[in-house]
Amino acid sequence: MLAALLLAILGLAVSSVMAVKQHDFKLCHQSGFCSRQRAVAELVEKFPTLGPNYKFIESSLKLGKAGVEFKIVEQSHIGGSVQPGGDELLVTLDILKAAGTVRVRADPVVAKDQKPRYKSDEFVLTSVPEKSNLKVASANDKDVHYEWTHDSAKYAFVVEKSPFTIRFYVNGDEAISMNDHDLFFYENQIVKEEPAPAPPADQNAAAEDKKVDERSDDEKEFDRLKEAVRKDQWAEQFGSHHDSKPHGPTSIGLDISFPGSKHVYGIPEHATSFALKPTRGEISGEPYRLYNFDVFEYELNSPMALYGSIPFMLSHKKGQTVGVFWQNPSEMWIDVEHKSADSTTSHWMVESGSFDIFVFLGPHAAAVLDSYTSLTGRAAMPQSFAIAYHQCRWNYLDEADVQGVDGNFEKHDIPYDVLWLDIEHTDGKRYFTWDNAKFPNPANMQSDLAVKGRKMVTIIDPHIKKDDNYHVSSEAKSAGIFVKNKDGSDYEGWCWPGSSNWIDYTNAAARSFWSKKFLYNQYEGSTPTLYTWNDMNEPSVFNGPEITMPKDLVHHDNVEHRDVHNIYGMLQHRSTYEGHLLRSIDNDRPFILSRAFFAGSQRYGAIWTGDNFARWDHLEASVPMLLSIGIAGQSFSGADVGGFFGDPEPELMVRWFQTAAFQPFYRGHAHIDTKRREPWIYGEPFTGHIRSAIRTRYQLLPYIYTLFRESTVSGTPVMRPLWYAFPDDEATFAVDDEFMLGSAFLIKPVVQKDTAETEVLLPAGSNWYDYETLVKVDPSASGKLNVKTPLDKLPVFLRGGSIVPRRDRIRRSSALTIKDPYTLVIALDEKGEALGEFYNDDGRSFDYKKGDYVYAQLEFRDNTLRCTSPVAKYTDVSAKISKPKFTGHDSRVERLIIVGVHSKPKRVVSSSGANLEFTFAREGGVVVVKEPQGVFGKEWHVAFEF
Ligand code: NBV
Repeated sequence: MLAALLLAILGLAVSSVMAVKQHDFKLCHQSGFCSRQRAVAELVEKFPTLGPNYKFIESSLKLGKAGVEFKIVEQSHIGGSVQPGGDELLVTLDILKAAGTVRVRADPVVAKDQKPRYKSDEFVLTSVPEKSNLKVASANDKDVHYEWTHDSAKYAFVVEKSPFTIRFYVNGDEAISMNDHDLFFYENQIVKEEPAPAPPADQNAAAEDKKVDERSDDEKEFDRLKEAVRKDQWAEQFGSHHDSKPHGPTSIGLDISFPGSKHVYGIPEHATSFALKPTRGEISGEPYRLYNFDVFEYELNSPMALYGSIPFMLSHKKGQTVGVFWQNPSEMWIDVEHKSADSTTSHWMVESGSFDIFVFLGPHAAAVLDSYTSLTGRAAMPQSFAIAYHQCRWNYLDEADVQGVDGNFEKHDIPYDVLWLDIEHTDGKRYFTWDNAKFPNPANMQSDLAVKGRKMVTIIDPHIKKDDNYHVSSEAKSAGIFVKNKDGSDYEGWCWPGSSNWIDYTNAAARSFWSKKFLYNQYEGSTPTLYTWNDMNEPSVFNGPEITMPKDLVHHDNVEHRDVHNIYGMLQHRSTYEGHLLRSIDNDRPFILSRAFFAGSQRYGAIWTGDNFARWDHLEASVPMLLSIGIAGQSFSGADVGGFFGDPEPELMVRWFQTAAFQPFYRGHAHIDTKRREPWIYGEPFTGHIRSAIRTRYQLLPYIYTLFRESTVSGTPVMRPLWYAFPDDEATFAVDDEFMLGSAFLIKPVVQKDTAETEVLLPAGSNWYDYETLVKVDPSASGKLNVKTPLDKLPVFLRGGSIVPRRDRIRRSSALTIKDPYTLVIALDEKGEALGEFYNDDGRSFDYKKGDYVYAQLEFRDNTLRCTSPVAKYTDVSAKISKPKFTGHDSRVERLIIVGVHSKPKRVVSSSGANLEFTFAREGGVVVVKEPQGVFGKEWHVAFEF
């Protein structure tokens, strides 16, 4: 009875959560700092000389070896009177060792008693960025000029003193400018002014009349804007939520322009196009917002904030890619505008924290990502199971259900690697526990999966049920590691378990507490094949402002929540990752999926795009969303296959499985209220099509694993936009209905029902083969090709010039294939050449860092395939073990498939001079060679004689 009552109350609470809609989230005009910074933009536009107007303080200039420092001061004080001694800013520009990278900082020269600006370096950067000394510097009364070179690129920056502007150049071409539009506005700590006492009523009216009479229209407009620049400086209200803002206004605004570039990308996470649409100018709308939120039933084509935030923007034009990263985890809004036809300006508005911007001058995307991830960290190398197929549902009900699902994969001959359990598996949403009635033998359940090489994942959220009898709650409470109210008491909010507290992961003691909870003797029923899913870590608080924490809560060291909001989730992800390291007895690599993320989350594992819908437009949106996330350094990401909410029709399900087979993280998932939708539910022909999509994924796992390894050393995304491979082809710059997996595959997802035919853009400069038929295709002069798309056909093309390692024998899980040999697919370019790579290790441990791996470079040239094993590729490894220690794996190549061969070879000869058996199919010019006598890790070749 009591339980039923509780359920009813909880149901009510949940259904009120279910009603979350756009009005639960602020628009720019409802956010104090966003409206103030936008008002500055308006003011500067209308009254160009009356804006903040920063003055360069000549006497402060110091030309250093690796950069420059100087002071500036705002002359107009449009935001109010600055505290005594606190009106100057110290600006530093440091040239870093990371290629083409400059760090630009501006810090208040503060009086002793002022609150220091929050800096997130310890959580976001992997080490103190090293400076470089390779520059030539000069200064005159107009500007300061620095020049340096790296890998044949020539970089420069110029600080113009008046008006204060910073310009960055690559090979003589202006690539980025800061404050070119005078939008720099730094809310330095101001004196709180008490409102003037109101004059007596009759005088008041007379004074008002007088004022109206005397002011010109311009003056009125200026006064209006000045008032807007001072709006909500000391407190603000949103619905029933009050933000006390004890430190007053602390925001920073800056315009960053990309001259000559029409396209900017990145700043995930938004459900919108990959090339970011303008939000100001001709099109006027909301700025892109970065503030981690749990947005229920999120909308598409929207700049609204979602679960993760990466304040990293790229701009690409012919011959040049550059980027900017604002290292700051507080709330941001970013306007994008084409101020002229061929250039883009972005206006960044940041609520608090530091002015700390890294500028990446490329000049290529690979260089930008390499430098960016050398600072924020390289992606974690996933275990091999983590890139295979995952089966999830909210919820698999009990052990029998788990067994049934597992058995059905076997029965229907569909490979899968991981089975997931959502919140219902716990004892009343107490994480690290099990519902003993439904899961009485969790360890046995895991080992039953493990014998088939399969793993399990359980969900562990950051809200801790307030319950003195729950060990996590009582221990965390007495350790004092929950996020606090302003008065020092533990903050309490509402989430899945009811009344809850939140672990303060910014506190090292809390992180260590959390990590220890993963020890096998603490997390009862966990075994080495159990991995973790961190959900709701934006953090989601059902009764909080905008479904999250109040900004004036207090974290460790007296830091306000406002300053650290966007790293909260990443720090949970990190603590969980560290917990998995701690529990590991055999050097196991963690696998953790997180919903919230920030710059640096790539170090801890995978993320996904949260609660999408079982709708065609959500399948379509997954492509630009994942491209944006990948280009921002987070290479391991995916969208729920099938769509979380709603019931996908069978055709949609097939198309989703086909598309996601080529995306980095591949997991089917569904809401608790949806119908069962495991692959066999649909029947033929649908189940068959889903089976073959998953099998295609399994076949390509060696190629995908190699791509992931590359990403861990260079930041190169696994899933890439077309322009990454074709940087000079303008036709590709805005494409986001196609994508590439590595550099070898181009995929055009089918995202509409009953699509009998689709048009594919195949960039010029490469020849292309239909991946299914291996027949060379012949696009029009503009690169367009019409492709028939019956339900079993996803348009996938293999780029001429690539070599792809595959494993063609499909088994029940990826672990069961380690003894299987490989197939190489070699797609020749117009010159009859091709390149590729192969990487493998034990698929599980960190031993690859000691050199225990196999790496091969593959090259087809002069009618010969050569396999070599250079050591230099993996710079994170000091020595390569000549013979891999990992046992049980086979590295033998059992078959070569060479595509695009002009005529039948007379002979095919191995390294040892043996004649090899082969077949030749005239259509497509496909030669298949059996047993080429090659093993990865050894040097060998195969020669084709014509
Ligand atoms: O834990 C339940 C769900 C989960 O299945 C989903 O993947 C998360 O994004 N979770 C959100 C909370 C409830 C969503 C309505």
